[in-house]
Amino acid sequence: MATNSLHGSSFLTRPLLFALIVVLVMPETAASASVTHHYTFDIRLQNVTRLCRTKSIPTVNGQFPGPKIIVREGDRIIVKVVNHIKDNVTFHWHGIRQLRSQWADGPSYVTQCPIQTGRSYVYNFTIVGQRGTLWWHAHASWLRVTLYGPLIILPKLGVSYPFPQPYKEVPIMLGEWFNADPEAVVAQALQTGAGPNVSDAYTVNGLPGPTYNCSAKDTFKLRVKPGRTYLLRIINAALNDELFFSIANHTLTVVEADANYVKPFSTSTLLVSPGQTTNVLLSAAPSVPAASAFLISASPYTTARPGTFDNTTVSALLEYQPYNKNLPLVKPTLPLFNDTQTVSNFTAKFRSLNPPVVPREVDRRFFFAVGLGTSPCPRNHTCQGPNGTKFAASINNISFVLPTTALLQAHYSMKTMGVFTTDLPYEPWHEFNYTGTLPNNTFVTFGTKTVMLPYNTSVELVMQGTSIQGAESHPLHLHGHNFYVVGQGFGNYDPENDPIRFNLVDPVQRNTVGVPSAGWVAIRFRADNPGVWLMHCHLDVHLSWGLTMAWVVNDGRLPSQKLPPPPSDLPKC
Ligand SMILES: *[C@@H]1O[C@H](CO)[C@@H](O)[C@H](O)[C@H]1NC(C)=O
Ligand SMILES: *[C@@H]1O[C@H](CO)[C@@H](O)[C@H](O)[C@H]1NC(C)=O
Ligand SMILES: *[C@@H]1O[C@H](CO)[C@@H](O)[C@H](O)[C@H]1NC(C)=O
Ligand SMILES: *[C@@H]1O[C@H](CO)[C@@H](O)[C@H](O)[C@H]1NC(C)=O
Ligand SMILES: *[C@@H]1O[C@H](CO)[C@@H](O)[C@H](O)[C@H]1NC(C)=O
Ligand SMILES: *[C@@H]1O[C@H](CO)[C@@H](O)[C@H](O)[C@H]1NC(C)=O
Ligand SMILES: *[C@@H]1O[C@H](CO)[C@@H](O)[C@H](O)[C@H]1NC(C)=O
Ligand SMILES: *[C@@H]1O[C@H](CO)[C@@H](O)[C@H](O)[C@H]1NC(C)=O
Ligand SMILES: *[C@@H]1O[C@H](CO)[C@@H](O)[C@H](O)[C@H]1NC(C)=O
Ligand SMILES: *[C@@H]1O[C@H](CO)[C@@H](O)[C@H](O)[C@H]1NC(C)=O
Ligand SMILES: *[C@@H]1O[C@H](CO)[C@@H](O)[C@H](O)[C@H]1NC(C)=O
Ligand SMILES: *[C@@H]1O[C@H](CO)[C@@H](O)[C@H](O)[C@H]1NC(C)=O
Ligand SMILES: [Cu+2]
Repeated sequence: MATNSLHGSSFLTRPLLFALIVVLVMPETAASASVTHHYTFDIRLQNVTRLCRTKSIPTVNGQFPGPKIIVREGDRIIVKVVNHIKDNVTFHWHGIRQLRSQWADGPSYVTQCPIQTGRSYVYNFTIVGQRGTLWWHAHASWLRVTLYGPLIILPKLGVSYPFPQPYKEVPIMLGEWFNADPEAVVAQALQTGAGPNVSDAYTVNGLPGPTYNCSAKDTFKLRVKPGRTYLLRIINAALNDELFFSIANHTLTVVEADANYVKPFSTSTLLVSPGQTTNVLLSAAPSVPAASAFLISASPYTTARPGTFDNTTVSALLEYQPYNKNLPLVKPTLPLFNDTQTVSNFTAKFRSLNPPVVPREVDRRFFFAVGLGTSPCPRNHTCQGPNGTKFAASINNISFVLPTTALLQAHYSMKTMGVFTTDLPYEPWHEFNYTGTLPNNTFVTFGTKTVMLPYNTSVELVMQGTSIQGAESHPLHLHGHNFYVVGQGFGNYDPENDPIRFNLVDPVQRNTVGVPSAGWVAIRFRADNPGVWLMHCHLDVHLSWGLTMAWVVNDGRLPSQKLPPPPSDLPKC
């Protein structure tokens, strides 16, 4: 049997009981008072066995997946990270806006220098105006493959969900497992220029489950009672793969995306991209069905060539109580790995629940061509990328180079010379058929280039996928802000006809959106958070190849609109 703390899925029982007691015994004002939650994250190696192999992996406090953080809107989180491993590490609180706590955002060499071996750093931030499912993960090299966990923000006390209160809430974290050392995998890929070795399994709450050899004992089980409704908080923490998700014989009602409520819709299959979170309601059948269990399965979505991705399927079990092992097991039908039509139909269904405040006027427009490319093989090297080159990736043909000091520090101390420039092109230098015939030259240009924005700029950004070295979908994640997804389509963006169809009424608000394979997506956001904010593909292989950039948002006039000074324990490079 699986040993997992999520077993029985009653993790909310204690906080809810506590909340009840507080409401009963405290006066009104105290009930709404915010709470400070203290955590210590000791980063240390731990032997973990999966697929019948034991290996030593970086963990938080020896746990894999890492500890759950459960707080309420308005609360403060203080996490002291102590690094006991040989790798440099940082942590990112994915989707948290970090208003007035910019120094806690985490990406290494962007927000902060990494926490080196034997050192520590305190992440200290308040949850302002956000509630829902988010997550935390390491943000240095590929360490997030084992260093991740849920970050669940409950509504303020006394505030209910905009849907019926579920009987129980269960985080479902999808992940990726490598038998090899992922740090060796990325190092080898960057050295040879080839695509990296793929993972050996996907996981549900850290467990690969019965579809893999020697793994049935490591299966996550969701036990439900007939007639009850469960809130599944689905998080894609996989390193390099967008995932389809389905539960046999059960339709799911989507109610939230990236910690933003959406108009409920039902579906039998979800697509969740790395970095994205999706809350769904699962209604258990009114009486115990004639099955021992229903598989909860996930499999990859990609337009990459077969053989270049992990094409396995992971499963967990949905079991009704009372359990009858003599009945058959029911499996879901998942889409084919390259079923772009299902993805596009699914993503088109998301709408904000409440009328949002979409920027109507746009101060600055950007058109970013995002995709793969190549770089020449260094002299006296043998490269194994396309045609003897090395794989690279870029935004407007600029492949991002991480600096050796942190961008935010350079910006704050006004010592940006030699660290970064603010001349990332607003559009590609040369127009070409982005989704058509390849240009002759697929070489990228390297640089640490950013875009500077005055405080409160209203931004419209069209991200156009390219077909260079093969069209792929890219889940782009913006730090420090949510954005509205106002339009998307296939082929080349048409600046004349596409904006007419933009949804400015009820577009979904997210922090991560897929740029469709051989297509485009348009987003709008207001740059109301001064600081330096990374925007990157959340497939770590593309991030390592340079598919990233940073927005430098300048201070506003009021004291509350200025970047605060760095904390005294901010790591040094
Ligand atoms: C992991 O297992 C190896 C081999 O048994 C052992 O030498 C090592 O000390 C263990 N590491 C940890 C962190 O427990
Ligand atoms: C966290 O930040 C708050 C607000 O800046 C500050 O008052 C508090 O002392 C900080 N706590 C720690 C442990 O750094
Ligand atoms: C990647 O796969 C190749 C082929 O199976 C193998 O030779 C190599 O050792 C692997 N690299 C790593 C870092 O595991
Ligand atoms: C599952 O769904 C199929 C098709 O709707 C139905 O025939 C079957 O009876 C269901 N099985 C169970 C155990 O609910
Ligand atoms: C995965 O791809 C390999 C190579 O294309 C193929 O041999 C294998 O059958 C595929 N596995 C699954 C589960 O689709
Ligand atoms: C998807 O992959 C299958 C199997 O490799 C192939 O036959 C099919 O043409 C592909 N579909 C698309 C739309 O590329
Ligand atoms: C996608 O939606 C279109 C239009 O509603 C429909 O014709 C098509 O069958 C759908 N495709 C899939 C795979 O769901
Ligand atoms: C490449 O190798 C040759 C022969 O070993 C050597 O003479 C030359 O200096 C090397 N060039 C570089 C750029 O390292
Ligand atoms: C591969 O590189 C060679 C030499 O640089 C060049 O002549 C050829 O056109 C390239 N082929 C492709 C498919 O890019
Ligand atoms: C771009 O290339 C595609 C595929 O070759 C083609 O169908 C399309 O017409 C081209 N678009 C333009 C504007 O040339
Ligand atoms: C590629 O190069 C050939 C020969 O120089 C030229 O005729 C052709 O127009 C080029 N194609 C593109 C897409 O730039
Ligand atoms: C760790 O970070 C420091 C400071 O940036 C850097 O000098 C060092 O090379 C890094 N170590 C590794 C193993 O990347
Ligand atoms: Cu990508």
